[in-house]
Amino acid sequence: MTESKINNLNNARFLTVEGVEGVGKTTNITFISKWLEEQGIPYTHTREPGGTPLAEELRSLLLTPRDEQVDATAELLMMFAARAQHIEQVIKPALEKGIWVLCDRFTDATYAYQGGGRNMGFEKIRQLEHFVQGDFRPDAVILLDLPVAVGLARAAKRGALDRFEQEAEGFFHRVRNAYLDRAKENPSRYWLVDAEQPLEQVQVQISDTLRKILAEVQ
Ligand code: T5A
Repeated sequence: MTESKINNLNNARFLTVEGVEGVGKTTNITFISKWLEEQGIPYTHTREPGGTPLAEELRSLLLTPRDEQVDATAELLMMFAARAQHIEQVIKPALEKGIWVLCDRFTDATYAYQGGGRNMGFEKIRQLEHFVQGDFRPDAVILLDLPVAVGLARAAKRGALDRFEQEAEGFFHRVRNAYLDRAKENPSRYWLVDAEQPLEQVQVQISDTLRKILAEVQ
């Protein structure tokens, strides 16, 4: 497993936030956005799958529950199709202008959900990652981690479940384990946050992490 590849373009950083359903990504991305604003750091906030009109259409296709069984390979290729468009249209242009990119999920989610959750293994994903991204990787991955049951209970409170949220609990255990394995394999790139804590404490840990990431740039 390779270590991080810093996207050293005008010192702008590519940050991603990852975790199982209901872990608090949306809540904490709002917090991180405010933190970046307070530091006077120019940033853009985006998400995967999605982030461009075409990729958002693919997101809708991927997340909508449907009667037809979605083939795992078709799902995997759609994730990378959306990602290719997103990287070229949004992520790289922002970094090239010195704008930090804060992204709700990226390729680590593919390793976790398709590789772990869908049991596809990691080799095909590594090949597609290389094909679509070359050496391009996030500079820092903030992994919000909590027990699956806690996250699913939080997610269930939001109402209608999307196609992924309808999976059985075992799927999310495999997703979580894949994320934790990747964090162990890439210690310089992953920042693990205990998301089971009260929100205030989660955000203290995130602020500490952001200060360390910023210190690397200055
Ligand atoms: N996917 C994605 C793949 O399979 N492969 C891929 O390659 C990619 C990129 C995308 C789906 O696509 C899949 C994974 C996903 O299933 P999504 O919208 O990114 O969907 O995923 P969700 O997990 O559904 O994201 P959400 O934004 O909807 O949920 P969050 O962000 O995890 O949770 P959030 O912030 O809405 O919080 C949930 C609830 O918990 C509370 C919040 O107030 C909220 O009510 N909460 C807390 N409560 C107590 N203590 C805390 N510390 C709390 N933090 C939050």
